Amino acid sequence: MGVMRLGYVHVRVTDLDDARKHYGDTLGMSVAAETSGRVYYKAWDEYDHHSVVLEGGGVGLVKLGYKVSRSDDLDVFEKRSQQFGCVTERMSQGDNLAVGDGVRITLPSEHTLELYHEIEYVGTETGVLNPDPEPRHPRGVSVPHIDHALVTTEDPELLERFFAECLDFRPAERLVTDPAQPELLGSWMFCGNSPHDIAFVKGPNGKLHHFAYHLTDWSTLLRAGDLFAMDDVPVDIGPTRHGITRGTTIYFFDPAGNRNEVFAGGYTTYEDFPTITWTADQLTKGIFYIGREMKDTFLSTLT
Ligand code: M3P
Ligand code: FE
Repeated sequence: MGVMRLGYVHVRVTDLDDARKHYGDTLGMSVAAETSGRVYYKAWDEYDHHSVVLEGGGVGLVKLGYKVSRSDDLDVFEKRSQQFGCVTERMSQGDNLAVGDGVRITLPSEHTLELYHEIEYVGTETGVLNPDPEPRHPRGVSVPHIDHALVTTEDPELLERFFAECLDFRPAERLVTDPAQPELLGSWMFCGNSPHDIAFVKGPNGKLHHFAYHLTDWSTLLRAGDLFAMDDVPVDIGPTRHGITRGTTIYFFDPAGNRNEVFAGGYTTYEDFPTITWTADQLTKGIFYIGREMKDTFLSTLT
């Protein structure tokens, strides 16, 4: 049983046509469906119906969807979340296009998180029988799949406890003020085998810092950077490497101002993976290992 992965990110964008150029042409996602005011995107190596939902009007995070491995998990996670003190509601098939029944939870950080098991399976262009390693006609960066989201919360300790106690996530890395009197400033938590499926740092409730796409390696990351330059995508930071998670990274913005990341590398986690601790005095190395410098706007620009 358990939460398997981040399945979808639903964000608002000020202009859907501008957003199409970014998510479609530059990042290379495909349109899975369109309804009035919403575009559903899928990346090439994702089998499920969609992973990014864009909603016209405004900016920022609407909700995150995490896929669980069995339908029964929904009851367990619903009960645990209620006992933790969260408001939950049931969502039914069709509330989200192509997604089945599920549980909607208002997190202690005021973000909306949806758990679901069923979603329409559409497969990939490369398929599962003698597949080619990549699509024959990739577009733009050709991101294979989404990877993680990072949000802000007034109370990282509480949110970490929620993810650990209610959803069985574990912290791969924690950022604390100082180990003698540790106040938690951030946590990178996993439910699968990557360093993080969700992460959060101290900040206002309900905000999105970024959501990330996986890339294979440093050279595909560099190529993504080239494409951002070609397409005049505003780059926030990178290419560089995180100390935390060891991933290589570029942060950039969609036309509405939502921050995205391309993330390559990072280690593999497993059940008894020990939690790594970073102290606030090493924060800049933890976040940007090579440059060891923090741009003020990196932590303050949120949507
Ligand atoms: C990552 C990551 C912040 C740290 C971000 C780290 C916002 O995005 O993927 O490890 O402080
Ligand atoms: Fe990230």
